[in-house]
Amino acid sequence: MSEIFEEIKEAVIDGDEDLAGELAQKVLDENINPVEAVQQGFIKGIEEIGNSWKAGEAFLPDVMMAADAMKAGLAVLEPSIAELGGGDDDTGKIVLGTVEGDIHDIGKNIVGALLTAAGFKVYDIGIDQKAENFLAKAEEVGAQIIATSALLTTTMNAQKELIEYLEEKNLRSKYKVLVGGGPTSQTWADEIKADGWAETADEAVELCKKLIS
Ligand code: B12
Repeated sequence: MSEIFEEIKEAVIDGDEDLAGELAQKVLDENINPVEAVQQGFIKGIEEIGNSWKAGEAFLPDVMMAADAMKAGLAVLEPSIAELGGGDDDTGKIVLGTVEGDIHDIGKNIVGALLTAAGFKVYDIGIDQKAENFLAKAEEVGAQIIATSALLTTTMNAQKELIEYLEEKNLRSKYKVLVGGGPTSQTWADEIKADGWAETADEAVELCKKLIS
């Protein structure tokens, strides 16, 4: 099984959208756990190209192609991951999005898929979202949790601004606010008085279960 994960990783690194989609389909056809394929194949690939980019060995277009390959594969797997959950609204409602100024959505999408698989009802508002959009959606659907993703040191401050915005509206205690994404940490979450932080999508699921119970 590790062979197919290795192939997936290489397809992402090579930015091969078609192959990534085909391998994702193979995962489903061979009844391989799609979550494991994401964690041990797709994420490993995007991390490796990210490291090469940082080291100056790969360039932005390479990363963009890898991200497209990753998305093509995830699109195939996501419906099956969501089906693992079969959840109802009782498990909890979560508004999820990437903060203003930030267009990274791969990690957010994985968090959303695993939360859905765990039975949560996830309302994904997308990328580059202002504080007021998070709140408007949470009010509209009656969410308990607002989960925000930030991948840039320049955009993580928007997570703090969301909390300040909720305070301003006297709605801070109504919602549990979660923060996540590369530059964030437990220290950051404590500093901005968020209700929780998680490093990975798995941990995000555990955290949401804990916060809602
Ligand atoms: C792919 C990628 C891109 C793609 C994004 C495609 C897409 N649709 O998302 C593209 C090529 C478009 C891109 C653009 C840019 N990028 Co970029 N990108 C990356 C890269 C390589 C991987 C990110 C990723 O998808 N990782 C895989 C996922 C699975 O991991 P993750 O996002 O961290 O998510 C996990 C956890 O963090 C957590 N999590 C995520 N969200 C949440 C939310 C909650 C609530 C919780 C609890 C948990 C959680 O769970 C996830 C799953 O385990 C990273 C490098 C890296 N190592 O992170 C750089 C990186 C984030 N990018 C970077 C930069 C600088 C940029 C650009 C500014 C480049 C430019 N000059 O244009 C632009 C930004 C544009 C913008 N305004 O947002 C820098 C950021 C530096 C910094 N610290 O600020 C990084 C770190 C690269 C680097 N080392 O320099 N990027």
